[in-house]
Amino acid sequence: MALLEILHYPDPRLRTQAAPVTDVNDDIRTLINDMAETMYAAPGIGLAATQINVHKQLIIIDISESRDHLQVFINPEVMSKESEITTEEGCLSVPGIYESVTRAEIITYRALDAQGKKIEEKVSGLLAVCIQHEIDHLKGKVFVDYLSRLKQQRISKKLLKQQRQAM
Ligand code: K1U
Ligand code: ZN
Repeated sequence: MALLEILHYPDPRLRTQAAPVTDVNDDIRTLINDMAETMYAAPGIGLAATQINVHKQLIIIDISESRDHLQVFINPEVMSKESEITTEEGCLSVPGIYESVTRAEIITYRALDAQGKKIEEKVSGLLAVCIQHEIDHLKGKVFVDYLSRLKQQRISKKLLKQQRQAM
């Protein structure tokens, strides 16, 4: 297992479009284990491969209180959306920033699991929000993109200052 570096906004590599995973093999399962260690250590409830500069369509999520229910989504796609919900979102690539975002409350998604088996499921609430947030990462989108231009500029300035101070 390995702890991986998480890219921070406004890093341009967060804008990369992820490519589909063509073979769910042991290399992908090693990447899943490393991403899980990184997500739990952060701590976070989700992580997209884009955030660790790997541009493959792979996301992991664990919204359980016990932090022992890892869910893996390979080549995830949202098939349908119902209703809307506004929740406070955070992002491991935008540390310390929490803002309200409106998304679909209920989604039906398709994906492959860590064994390459097809999953199709209807989910709601936090899991649905988290899946949409992570799929956005695979498309090069960050939750900050839903905010006003002024807020985006403020967040970008604040994080760039933090990054300069950490050097
Ligand atoms: O994609 C990411 O950066 C992970 C992100 C997922 C997410 C959170 C909230 C709404 C949508 C998507 C996070 O995990 S931010 C950290 C966080 O929310 C959290 C951390 C520890 C305990 C509980 C929540
Ligand atoms: Zn995020």
